[in-house]
Amino acid sequence: MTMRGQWLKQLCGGLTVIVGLATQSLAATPSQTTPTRVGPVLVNVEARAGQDLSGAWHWSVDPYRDGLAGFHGAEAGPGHRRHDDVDVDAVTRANPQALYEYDMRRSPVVHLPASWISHDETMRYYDGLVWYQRTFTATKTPGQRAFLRFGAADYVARVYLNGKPVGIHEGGFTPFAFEVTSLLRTGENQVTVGVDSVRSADTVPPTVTDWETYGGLTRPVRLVLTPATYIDDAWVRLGDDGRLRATVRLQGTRPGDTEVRVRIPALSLTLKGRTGADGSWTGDAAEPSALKRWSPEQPALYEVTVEAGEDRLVDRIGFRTLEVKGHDILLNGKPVFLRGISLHEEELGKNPTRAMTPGAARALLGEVKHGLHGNFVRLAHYPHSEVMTRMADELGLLVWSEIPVYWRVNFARGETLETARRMLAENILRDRNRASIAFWSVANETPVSDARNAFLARLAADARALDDTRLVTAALLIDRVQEKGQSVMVVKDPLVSHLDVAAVNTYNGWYSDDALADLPGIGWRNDTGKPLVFSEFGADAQAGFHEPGLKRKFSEEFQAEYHRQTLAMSEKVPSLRGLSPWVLKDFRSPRRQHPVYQQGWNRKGLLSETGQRKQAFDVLAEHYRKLEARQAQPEQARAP
Ligand code: GCB
Repeated sequence: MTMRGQWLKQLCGGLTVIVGLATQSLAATPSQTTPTRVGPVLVNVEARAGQDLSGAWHWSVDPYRDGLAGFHGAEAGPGHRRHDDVDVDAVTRANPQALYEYDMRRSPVVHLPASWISHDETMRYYDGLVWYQRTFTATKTPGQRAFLRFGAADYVARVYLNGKPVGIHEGGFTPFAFEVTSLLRTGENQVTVGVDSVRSADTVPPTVTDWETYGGLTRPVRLVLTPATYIDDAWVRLGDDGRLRATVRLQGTRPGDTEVRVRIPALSLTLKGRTGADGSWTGDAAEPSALKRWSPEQPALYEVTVEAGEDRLVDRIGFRTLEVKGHDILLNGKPVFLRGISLHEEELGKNPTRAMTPGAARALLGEVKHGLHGNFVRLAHYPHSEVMTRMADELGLLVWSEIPVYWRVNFARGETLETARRMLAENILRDRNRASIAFWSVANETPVSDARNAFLARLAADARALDDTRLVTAALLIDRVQEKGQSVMVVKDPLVSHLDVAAVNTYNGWYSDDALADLPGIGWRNDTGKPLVFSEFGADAQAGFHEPGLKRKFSEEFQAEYHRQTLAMSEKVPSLRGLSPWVLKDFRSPRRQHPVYQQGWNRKGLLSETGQRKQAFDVLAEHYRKLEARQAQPEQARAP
């Protein structure tokens, strides 16, 4: 039996197991018609009572998974179980015969959240299991519920409270929570998490990607306290029909027949009603005439209060509409051209650890908004921290949000589909209140096959069922054909029929040997009838490497010229409605090992890893400045 199989056998009685495997309780319910259900959502988690468990945690590396299984595969014994509620030092003093081969309480300490790649030098390329443990003080109050909520743990997390297993979660970039009401004690509590970064051909993403793994507890851990009946989910939005609508879902002791109130004081608006037997309620009202719609130019956010029974949440939410008409993307009824750029979740600096603070998010997104004159970011290739999407709301940037269905996922495997569906649901449920989010992307550069088409069509349908106020897309591969002696790029992917926007990654001149001067002469054909977006194009350059005469690949001059010519090509594509070049900042990628130019970094950033602007940054900024000026003109006066 595999180790994972043992774990399930050991823990399934009443335990929450959120993995793409056969055994689940609160988690994925395979279904042909409704999206996957996820465990407690605890929407707007920062606004809830409880405790932030960020800070000092003990850590211990466990490459052979000794804390899970013995050397013949049996359940780990007491001298090995890192999660036991035991003071190893005290036990071995009291009983000198006792043998322990770990001691979490005397293991070194790190500050979390952060990926382990920055814990110490030996962890730089570590891929495997690491244990984390800390204590915290709590007070148990009758009638109150307690949850442990994780912003993200990459890739599988096994969670224990006071020595008892509480749940397993698979997926490195989405939030999850486990109820721990019965295990929490008044006084000191011990939480232990085993995080395993190892991926396989069946995981999402699989083993080979073009980015760093960043294993570990990369987002905050919180103890969340709620009343016995609590607001699990609350979604407040402006529908395409122009009505302001709220959906609230209660969970707990008495979710049905409870009064719900949603108030927006600045608009003097209150929506009110009672939940049905299932704990849900939806109410709506005409759009208030005083409402200022959210847009990149005017990112208006309103304080919204949701109250039900003893629970109350306050959020800041923007309202806008988004639709597609022919080749146009309409924001609040007006055509918008996406002046964007892609980025990874990696803070500026020589040794990023994926700890995305508001300051780190503002530094990155500020470069897009103010440096590049952008109005759009593609948060590739997995859901980024909620800190990023909230910052995009504040700054006024439209967002493309994606799940890591990347390159060669095992499309034929049902459990892999369930994993991807759950990730999509966790991502959408976390962020449906962010006005900035314009697109749910279900995949990146996946090769066409029947199994893949069915897999992604299912995800696209889920995204629509969970959220009808956004557009569904995917970054696709593009075909190249020869017609009358000319190269023509053609959008042929059959998945487009399931998407609102056809988005393609195109690298002519970098991954092809086209001369840069020939790029504007390449033809484009988009017969899909839908708007086209260049979701990626880019070229590597090492900041500070100049060869003006030669313009060799990896020089700043080559990269700048590549962008100039690709932008010239883009101006000749009539159905193009957006650009998201690859990529804002150099990012870590273990695949990229040219000793002079790359050293483990993908260098397609317009900024170096420390934020130094390369020549191509100014090329794109100037292009976007012109597009912005063009967009600001009355429609008739716009040059093509
Ligand atoms: C792509 C991928 C992206 C890579 C990029 C590259 O098409 O979507 O993840 O990093 O190309 O640099 O090759």
